[in-house]
Amino acid sequence: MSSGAGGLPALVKTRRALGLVGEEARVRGWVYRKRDLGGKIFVVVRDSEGVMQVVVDRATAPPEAVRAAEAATIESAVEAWGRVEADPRAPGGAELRAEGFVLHSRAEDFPIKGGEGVDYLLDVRHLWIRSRRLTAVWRLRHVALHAMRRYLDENGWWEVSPPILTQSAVEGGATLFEVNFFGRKAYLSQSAQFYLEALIYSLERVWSLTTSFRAERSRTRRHLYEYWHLETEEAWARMRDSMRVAAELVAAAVRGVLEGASEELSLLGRSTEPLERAARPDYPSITYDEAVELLRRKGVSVEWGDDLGADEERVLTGYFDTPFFVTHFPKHLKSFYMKPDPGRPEVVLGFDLLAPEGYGEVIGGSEREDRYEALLARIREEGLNPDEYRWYLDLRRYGSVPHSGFGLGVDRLVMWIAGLDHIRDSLPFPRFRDRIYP
Ligand code: NSS
Repeated sequence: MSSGAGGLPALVKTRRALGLVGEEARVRGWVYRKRDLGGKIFVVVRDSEGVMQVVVDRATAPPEAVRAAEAATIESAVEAWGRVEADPRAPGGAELRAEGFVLHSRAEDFPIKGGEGVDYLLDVRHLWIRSRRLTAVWRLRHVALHAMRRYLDENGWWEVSPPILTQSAVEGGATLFEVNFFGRKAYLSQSAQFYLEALIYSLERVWSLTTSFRAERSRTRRHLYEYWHLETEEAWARMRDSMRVAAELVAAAVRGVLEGASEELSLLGRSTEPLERAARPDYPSITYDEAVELLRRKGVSVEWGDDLGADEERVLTGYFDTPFFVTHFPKHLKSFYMKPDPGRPEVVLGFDLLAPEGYGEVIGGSEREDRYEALLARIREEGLNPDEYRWYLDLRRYGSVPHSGFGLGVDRLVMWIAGLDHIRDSLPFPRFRDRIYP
């Protein structure tokens, strides 16, 4: 091991240090666990990549190192160096026998001891996000986002930056957050879709990653008030073209995680079999009509025209062991901008992608209404004010083309890939109705 500054062994991450058996190493991080067994003090140090046990032997370590280890409390910031030795009892199979130990900052009594309830842990979320489990989710999320960005980049998509402060609803007024914009009414964006539609006339294939806001009325395991939305929009594309992109994007994220976050998956106790099945983008597709039929076969009482909520989606996922599409929804269930099926105008060319294992919808998309008169009629039919959608209508007046796109809920995708019970743990600081702290 090469020496670092001041003659100390080079500083490495714990994950790397575990592989340096027989060599000298230096690690730093925060105290994850500590046991004082009299002769030896065992300090498990946590850093951004994992944990490593440091052993401070009272018989051999310098007195100042022993004093520092004695004073170190849970979550204190520490640094240690010495020889790495194999030990099957240590996490990761190796430990660092300390020749030096420094206490950088002693932590006060840490307010999380284990066994606390959900509400309390949300109050101390700024500290709880250090947990190994949540840290594994943040790393997995990074890997998934990186894989999707790479997929889009390699396939000719332009990343664009739409606004969050907006003037009109994309997904209906019921879930809009209102903002006072210098005395005028504005809203937090529910979707960048209309801005992306405007951008396809120059860039053709565009995507964005933004926060979207929904004032959802009901609390569920899969709804956030602020979520991360990855959206694509493509000129000259029909519904099926957009569905192919959606499947390839999800498969790319899954492959990325299988390759780049396998340790995180195992730390999370996530079975990889469902993910391996989802690594190829050949996902099946059923129509809304078929979905209704499949639901009835399982004894769910549902009429044609009923919305498919979380419960119905969960039943449908029982029929598939990969992500799957549902297409051709009744027009009245979906947004005004979706194009009706020319052969069957009571349904629209819209699609959802559902994750298996009970998770349900992670993507919603469609082919867009590209005819001016038809779009105007739909806006009026929905009781919306055409003035507010003037610029959106304009897009149909200057070189309109068939186009399609979708929105992917990043937090929902991460929730499924990581196998989480609740969407709040897919991101560090979830926003809830009764809590905007921390
Ligand atoms: O409402 S969507 O189904 N569709 C749109 O917003 C389109 N305008 C997107 C587009 O075509 N560009 O939302 C898309 C996805 C949906 O499938 C979910 O995965 C996610 O956004 N979504 C949410 N995630 C977390 N929390 C909430 N409240 C939420 N709402 C939607």
